[in-house]
Amino acid sequence: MQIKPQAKYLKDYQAPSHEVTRLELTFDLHPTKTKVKAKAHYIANCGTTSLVLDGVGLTLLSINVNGQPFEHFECQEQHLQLSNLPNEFELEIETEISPKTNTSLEGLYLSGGAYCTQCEAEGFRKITYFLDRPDVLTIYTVTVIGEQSMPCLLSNGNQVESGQLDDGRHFAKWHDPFKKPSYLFALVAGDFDKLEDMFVTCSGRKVNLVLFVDKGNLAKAPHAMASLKRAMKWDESRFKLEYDLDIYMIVAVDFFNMGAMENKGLNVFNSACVLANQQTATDRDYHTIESIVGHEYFHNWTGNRVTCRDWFQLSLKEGLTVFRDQEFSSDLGSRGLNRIDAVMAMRTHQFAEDAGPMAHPIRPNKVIEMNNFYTVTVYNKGAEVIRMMHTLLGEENFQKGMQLYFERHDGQAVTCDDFVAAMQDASQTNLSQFKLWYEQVGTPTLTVATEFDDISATYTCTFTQKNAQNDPVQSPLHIPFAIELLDKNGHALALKVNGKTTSKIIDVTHPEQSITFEQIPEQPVAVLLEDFSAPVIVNYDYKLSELVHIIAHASSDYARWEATQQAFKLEVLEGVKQYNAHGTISLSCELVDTFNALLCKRQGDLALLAELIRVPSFDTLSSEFECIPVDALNTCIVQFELDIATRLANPLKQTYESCEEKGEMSHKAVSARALKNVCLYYLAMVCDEKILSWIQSQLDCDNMTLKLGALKAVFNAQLPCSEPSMAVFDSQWRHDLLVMDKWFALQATQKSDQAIANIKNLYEHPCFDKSNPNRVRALVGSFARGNAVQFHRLDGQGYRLLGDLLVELNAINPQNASRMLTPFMSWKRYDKARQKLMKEQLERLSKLTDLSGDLYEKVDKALN
Ligand code: B3K
Ligand code: ZN
Repeated sequence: MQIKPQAKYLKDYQAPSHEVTRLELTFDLHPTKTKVKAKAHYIANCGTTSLVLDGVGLTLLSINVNGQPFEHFECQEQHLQLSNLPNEFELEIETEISPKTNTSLEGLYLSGGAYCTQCEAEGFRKITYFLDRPDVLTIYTVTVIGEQSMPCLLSNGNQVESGQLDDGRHFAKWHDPFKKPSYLFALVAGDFDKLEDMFVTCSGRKVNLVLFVDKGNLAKAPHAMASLKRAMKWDESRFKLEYDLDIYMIVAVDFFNMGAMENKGLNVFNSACVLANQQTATDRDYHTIESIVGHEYFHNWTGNRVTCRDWFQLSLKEGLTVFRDQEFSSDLGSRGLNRIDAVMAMRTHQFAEDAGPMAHPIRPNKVIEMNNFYTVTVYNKGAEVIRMMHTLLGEENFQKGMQLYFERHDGQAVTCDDFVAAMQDASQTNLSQFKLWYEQVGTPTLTVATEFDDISATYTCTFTQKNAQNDPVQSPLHIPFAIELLDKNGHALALKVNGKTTSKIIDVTHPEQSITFEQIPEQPVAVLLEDFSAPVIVNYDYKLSELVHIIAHASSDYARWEATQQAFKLEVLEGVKQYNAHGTISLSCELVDTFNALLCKRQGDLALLAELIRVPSFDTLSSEFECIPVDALNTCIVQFELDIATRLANPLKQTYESCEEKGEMSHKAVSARALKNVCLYYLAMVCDEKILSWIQSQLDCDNMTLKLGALKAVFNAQLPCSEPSMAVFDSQWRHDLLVMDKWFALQATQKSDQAIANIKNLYEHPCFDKSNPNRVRALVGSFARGNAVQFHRLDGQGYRLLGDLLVELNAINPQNASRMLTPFMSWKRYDKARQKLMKEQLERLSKLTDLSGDLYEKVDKALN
């Protein structure tokens, strides 16, 4: 019988019943019979004599209170209830767990041969009975006992003792001087290679840095180490934040549900987010690794030193830390390109979440399974909300706010309100209307009307804002709206209001409001919502000629890219019309000429140029439609790409030839490779001898960015060399599963009708393993998210493939299953035939007798 999982509500928050002053844990490691002793000192907060501890899947061995066996307890499925307790007491609980059979990758589990933990959000309760909630902070002392075959026995903080035991095993004891919640606890035990380094902090303290990787992987560790040092330095200089322990450890493991985890002093990382060298990792991987290493490091202050009162406040640490990692990447690399990445994630994934059944505020108020709320809304939209505050306050006041936040709350578990209060008080800015961003749901729209008056030489913008239909907050938001006005030569006009020069940020706060710019001598072209200054949809009827003007002249790289996106949107709307009328689909000459000019000039950052000429993905373009026209959209994308390839073959060739790089990692070389790959992608569609020779030399080189770029190009164009090249890659890289993930991902995007049979065959590939989230995401995730042609087949085979997998994953790893389910969440946005087929799969899942809470929550929302 299925029990309906219970929801928790933000409004029901109650402070914890007890304070825990210290916790001593002892782990006696064994694959199926690990014994965990937890000795803790509890003090009742309000005279209560009972205590309810969280615990899931534990075998209880013994309970002592103040050294005596204790009998007043009741063991329930998810709790341990104790009664008749004194006000203050020492509780000692011994439990047994089985890491080897824990395939959920939450709690203590085995990854390959190594023990590791994942406790956020509520995994600590799979290790021992405890008050497993973020507002119970305590001091941890942890003893790990293991076999000699596991020389590294690690936990948080500093190692204070280690030694040999009489039975031939050994132990290590760790003490973390900082109070922390249970979700930041970590334990790792295994046999690793170590890369060691050192960082001297701004106050002159020496910090040991240690990176633990699987044996044989040392050569792939230096980039992550260098990234960590850059992150430590950057946080000191930009945020005045210094690291606080004597050691910082990162362990790379192969079985991991997410990217990484910020456990105090002992980060656990998915190996895909650590390991890199030129032969195995792309430039993109290098960038991702640097940003994730930074992100986890930045959590040390925003998350660990100041944490969340309850899980509804997750964006307090995640939105803020994403903002910080974005700034880190932008300060160290290209601000424009990083902004493009961030906005692409918002438009493509977050707007879709906002428009679907999982829509929630950045501070959700109702949750069944917390793991379902590590979303693009909480993370990325949360970061946009922090960014808006930064825009409104400016860097100086924002940093004052950060300092005040730490002054007030260091060592505490707090709320988003506390954060905004610190920002408000430090900057003397009223943020009361702004705070609605924490409650509102869905993407607001801002309709812009403009009017140029040549007699008075004024330009008036009128804004009408509208909350999303599904938004319970139906009142106006505070929207910082950035604008630039270009004259006919492409120069930015000075912005003057009431005779005074004004900032480019307009505070839009009313349902409808206008602003009139003066001394505007001619009809300008307006660059609206420059830099995506707020997470809103702008409605404005751009003409293609205006967009072309922006692409050529806007001062911000981001704005130029954004204009290409808008231009493609116009093209695709027209293309879909043509498709329905059986007309010809082709790109406007005006846009092709613009690309031609860009390719001929090749000015500025080449990586930006690569982004400007790329056709947006199916997922990005589909957000323009209420009912997604799958077949028309797929046809448009293929046709647009072919159009660019054929009509711009010469400039693409010249551009390809002009790109100079010698495999080095400088920004210039990375940009050149990005542009080379985009050119080659198009050129493979119009292949000739010369192009083939370029392809071959990229396939043969030992730089993964170039090799994979060429492989993608031939695979997409289905050149005769595609199959043999894929086979060579397979035999060359079978020993390296992270590289094979790239190959799996590419296989999954095959457009031909063979795709599904091929994927089923690949399930049997020696490198594939359904219990490893990286493999599943590479193969099936790439299929469902990146192969619109085959996933949305009208015979339902694509949906069935995902449905079949979800049934299996539900039993193996509910967290991964739930994430893989996401493509089904937007089922209502497709045509009736596809809706029916997707719904069938959701209904099939809803009937599983062992349906996990993770899937239940999303399936239920999708269907009801
Ligand atoms: N805080 C972790 C994510 C935990 C996810 C739990 N399902 C990584 C991060 O955001 O830094
Ligand atoms: Zn995070």
